[in-house]
Amino acid sequence: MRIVDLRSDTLTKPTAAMRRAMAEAEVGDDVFGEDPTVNHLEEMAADRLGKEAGLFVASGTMGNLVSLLAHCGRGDEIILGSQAHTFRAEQGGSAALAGIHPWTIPNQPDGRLDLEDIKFAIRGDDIHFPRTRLIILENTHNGCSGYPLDADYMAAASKIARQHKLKIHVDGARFFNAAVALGMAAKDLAAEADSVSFCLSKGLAAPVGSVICGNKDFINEARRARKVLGGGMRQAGVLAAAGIVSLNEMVERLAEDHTNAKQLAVGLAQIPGLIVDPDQIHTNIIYFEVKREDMTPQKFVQRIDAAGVRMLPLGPQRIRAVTHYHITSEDIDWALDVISKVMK
Ligand code: TLP
Repeated sequence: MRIVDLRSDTLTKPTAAMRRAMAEAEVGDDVFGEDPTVNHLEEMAADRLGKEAGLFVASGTMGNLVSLLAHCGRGDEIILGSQAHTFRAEQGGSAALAGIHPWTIPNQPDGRLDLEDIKFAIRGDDIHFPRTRLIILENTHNGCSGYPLDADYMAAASKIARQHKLKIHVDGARFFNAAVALGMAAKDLAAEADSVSFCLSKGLAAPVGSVICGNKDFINEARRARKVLGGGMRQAGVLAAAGIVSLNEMVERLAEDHTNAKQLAVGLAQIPGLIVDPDQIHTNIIYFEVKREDMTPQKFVQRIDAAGVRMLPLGPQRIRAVTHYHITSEDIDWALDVISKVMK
């Protein structure tokens, strides 16, 4: 049976080139800093993001937590969006494991945090208050239609951060999607951030891993934090090898995923009962609503699943679809055909 699986870009499987590179990877003990393939990936990633150093970590969640541990101490406060993945979907690890207090402010529909809201959330020096240390931005924004934050916004947020001696961490799980969508070099988009964590295992199709990048002092702290979380891996070069292929071969093609996402949104918008604005789709994530008395998102997803199309129901009305390496334009046409039959 034909399956078009749009639940997430995390479903991507390693390419043949990745499997070859993994089989042939030169390895060593990375906790001793002696895995040449991990070292190479970290240098490449840092270079792509215009930062001094990089650190290979097991996942996006670990990349964010390690970055928070490196930037903040117990009792410090972070400012982040109420729709931030770090707030919504990482088990509250910043509070549970790192003792870091979150102050959330509402995300705008395009993923930004309003600059006035940020200013308002920054604490003054008062014995009653935690100390604000860090602003977290998400780029692209998973919960906000995959919107990319542009360089002008990054500069404006960074100006506020500098004025108050705060740092900026970017949860860039899909950072290269943002750079490709904005048509700019990743290093230019990362210029105003103190740290950026990006995932190799989403649209870039590697089987495992994320890399965090920042200055040398930050990465030294992050390396300690990774170790205490049990993330000091040994011959991790077999994994990093796939990440090197991701950076060399899988970045530019993300544009295809964006085109396919737009095609899907345009098609969905034409199906009665489904609500989506294709103009809001800039990268590979689409949220749409089902507005029909007899159809909940759960029911919709079950029906299309039975016919071979997979998506994620999120909340009382919303459904998420994500395009990726294994989805072609023809798959999108086929999925749209399945969906319009289900909605008839
Ligand atoms: N997002 C996943 C899952 O949460 C469902 C997805 O399918 O979108 N930051 C952002 C913005 C993310 O979208 C994700 C994963 C993470 C961090 C965490 O990455 P992992 O899953 O590697 O820990």
